[in-house]
Amino acid sequence: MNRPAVLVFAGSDPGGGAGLQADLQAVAAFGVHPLTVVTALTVQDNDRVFAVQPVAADFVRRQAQALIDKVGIAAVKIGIVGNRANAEAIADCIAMLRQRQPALPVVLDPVLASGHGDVLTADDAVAAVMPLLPLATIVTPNLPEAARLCGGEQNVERQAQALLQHCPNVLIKGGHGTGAEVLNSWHGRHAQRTWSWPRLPGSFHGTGCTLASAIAALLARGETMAAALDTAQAYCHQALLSAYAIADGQRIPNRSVSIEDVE
Ligand code: PXL
Repeated sequence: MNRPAVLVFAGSDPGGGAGLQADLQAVAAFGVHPLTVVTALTVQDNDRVFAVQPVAADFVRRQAQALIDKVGIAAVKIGIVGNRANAEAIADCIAMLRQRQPALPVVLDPVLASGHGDVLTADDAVAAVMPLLPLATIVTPNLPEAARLCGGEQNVERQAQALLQHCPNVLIKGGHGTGAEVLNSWHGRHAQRTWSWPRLPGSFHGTGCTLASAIAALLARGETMAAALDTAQAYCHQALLSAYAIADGQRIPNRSVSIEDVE
């Protein structure tokens, strides 16, 4: 029996806090193998992004194709895409995979900027994400991303209804809110649920990547969406509770926390 694999499309964060480096730690924590297609290189520390260099679309396509040809893929996770051309290459890869696996889960983290608002896409970030929305099984925007994807709409319920026109599940994450609790709301075509987590002091680098990758790993293991969302959030919360510093500023979620405590 082969180990299930998640095909991750993500940008490299040399600081090891977010992006590809976060994704591979979170996917591996669940005993799932991360296949990591690099969409962009970045220059950054644990706080700020200084530059983004998208990988050529043809090379994104070739990285994925070699794996698609050989390895069974149980789920796809998409982080930053780099530019619109890369989004289109990724969309083609998913269309190809869905020909053999129509129900292949695809988790889209529609990253439009870094935690500090720094640019992470070479061209228009919303335009780059749009071709992928209709292919996603679930999209996981934070509050500012949900607003931007919905033309400035500020109401969470209306944001969810707008995004549900494109894909069957939406998880709107409240980490950028201000209350004592972080409210994450799942809007599915057939289900709806809200989770409330105590807001932790300080700020973190790579929280969204950690959560979306955990969801992808759990879906790859065959969990239902409800169970995957439940366990992935519990894991992410544990990772934040034991986050560590590598320098001043944003701390790094500890993605090596035991999943036995959250499952
Ligand atoms: O956390 C979103 C994110 C995703 N991917 C890369 C990043 C970041 C945030 O900084 O650098 C490569």
